[in-house]
Amino acid sequence: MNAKLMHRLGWDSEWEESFAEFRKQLWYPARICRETKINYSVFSEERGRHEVVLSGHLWNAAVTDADLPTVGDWVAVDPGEGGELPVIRALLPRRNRFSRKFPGRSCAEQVIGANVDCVVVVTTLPEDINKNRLERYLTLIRKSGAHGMILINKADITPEEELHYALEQLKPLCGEGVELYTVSAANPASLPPSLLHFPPGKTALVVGSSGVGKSTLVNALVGEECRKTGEVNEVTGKGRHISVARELILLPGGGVLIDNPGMREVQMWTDAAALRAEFADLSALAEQCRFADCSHRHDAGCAVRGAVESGILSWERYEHFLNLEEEIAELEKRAEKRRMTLERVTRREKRAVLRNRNDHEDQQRELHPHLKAHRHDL
Ligand SMILES: Nc1nc2c(ncn2[C@@H]2O[C@H](COP(=O)(O)OP(=O)(O)OP(=O)(O)O)[C@@H](O)[C@H]2O)c(=O)[nH]1
Ligand SMILES: [Mg+2]
Ligand SMILES: [Zn+2]
Repeated sequence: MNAKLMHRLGWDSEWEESFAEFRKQLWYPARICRETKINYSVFSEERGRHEVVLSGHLWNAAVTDADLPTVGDWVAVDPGEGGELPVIRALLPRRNRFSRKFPGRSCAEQVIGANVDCVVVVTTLPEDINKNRLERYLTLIRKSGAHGMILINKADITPEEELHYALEQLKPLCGEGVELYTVSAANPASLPPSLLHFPPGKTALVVGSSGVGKSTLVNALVGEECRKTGEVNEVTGKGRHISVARELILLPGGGVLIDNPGMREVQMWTDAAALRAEFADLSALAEQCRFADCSHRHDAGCAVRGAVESGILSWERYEHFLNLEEEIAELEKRAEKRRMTLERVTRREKRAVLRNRNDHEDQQRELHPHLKAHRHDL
């Protein structure tokens, strides 16, 4: 492995500058290419692709899941000693990230990819595509600051008229900044040149529902079967998820792609403070309710209800406001759950250390019977 690999991965003088203090510690830079529940795989200059673990300190310091390293992140790795796995000691500040709301009821942020130059949304006609969903993708892309590209895939099995109609409908949504194409992922000749010649040092993140052809696209660009692809279940229409883990893949011409397992939901994420800020005007309005403990439902003299009835406030926003406290509680519960998991892990580790120490002392006593018994409580 060599410096060329680092260049392909996007390492540049700016990253090197932000790494200066870590160089002094003899740590090396690496880019995360895969994460499982416990381990990470990374690419680095000297070691190529290899496994690393996260330091307890980083795990502890993360306030939310979004603060933990994820695929696409650059990290500082401590080579460690002997046979032990190298340890991630620091996360370099992200240039940007593409996130969505965690699936389910929580509002928390899930980072799908870090340091991403281009987000490629793969979709199919007629069932997968829907204006609302595409708008949400476009909002998330804008929020990330990455370049956007929409691919309507499986053109080979989609009637021409449908493709035309979809293009007409979607072009205005995409505007100037976002590229829009109809393609057949399995046939590289149909792919846009900007993807076929994706430049070294740049990162593209491939997202979309399960079964739309993300991995097929990745394989076509890589030129070999590096990602497993699969059939959508015709009976349930749901399709099994073929790709199970997010993965960063090197393209032969340079550049990297991040393939994702299919996503069912694409929603905006937020945090408690942002949620409160978003509804600050309604909170102010609520202060004008007749009763201090107004539930804003059927109470007499409710200013919030009044705003709904006079058409100033939409029903949608009103209902959201009613559920706001519940949503915030949900967010805080998630943070609490993280903290508890953390404590459990720490306690387990401490117990393991004590057990080892007791075992060790038992052994010592067998060897040297005159030593006093002295057990550490587990
Ligand atoms: N006819 C046709 N079939 C395609 C095309 N692209 C993908 N497929 C098929 O669609 C199925 C699903 O493709 P995948 O690439 O596994 O889909 P995915 O988006 O990676 O799915 P997940 O990993 O579950 O998220 C496979 O059977 C592919 O062969 C295409 O352009 N035309
Ligand atoms: Mg896949
Ligand atoms: Zn009220």
